[in-house]
Amino acid sequence: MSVKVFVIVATFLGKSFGLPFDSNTSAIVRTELPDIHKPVTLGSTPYLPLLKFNDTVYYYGVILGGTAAQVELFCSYHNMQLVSIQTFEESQNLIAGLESFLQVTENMVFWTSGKKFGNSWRWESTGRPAHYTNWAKGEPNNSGGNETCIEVLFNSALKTLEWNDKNCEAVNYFICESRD
Ligand SMILES: [Ca+2]
Ligand SMILES: [Ca+2]
Repeated sequence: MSVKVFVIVATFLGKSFGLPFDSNTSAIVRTELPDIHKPVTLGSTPYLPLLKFNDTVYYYGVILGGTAAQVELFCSYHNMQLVSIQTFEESQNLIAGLESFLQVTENMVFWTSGKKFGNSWRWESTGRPAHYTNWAKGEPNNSGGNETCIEVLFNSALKTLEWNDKNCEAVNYFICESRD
């Protein structure tokens, strides 16, 4: 059998049996991606445990922490934003969620979207000034001269959520909220 006839027969057999022969080389060519590289579709939307107060939805990030920039990325990836605590009522709602939903019994620290712009404090996620504040005693103190992000300390015994200016590179838990 000549080489040419062999290629034709091999190609014919390949097509007949559904094998992916390349007619130029007679080599088997992989045309399908292995399963591990195929896009996956879940049966439902990926789930985050959320709490709703009034018209705002919150996610308490207490599994993993990060710098202020890292946790902002987490929130925005899930189409949310770092929390802005705009009123006393919102602060009380967040405390209620920590107590009833998470049943937190130790003190925990969370990042908010609060940032220092010049000499004023604003919610970075909205750009609006922080009118309501609840600074801890002696704060903001700009310790070390580089504290430009607002973290909040949940005190489980006192049931308070007090603010502190902090170096944005510190690693904290965080709270995301739905966009306004
Ligand atoms: Ca808010
Ligand atoms: Ca401070």
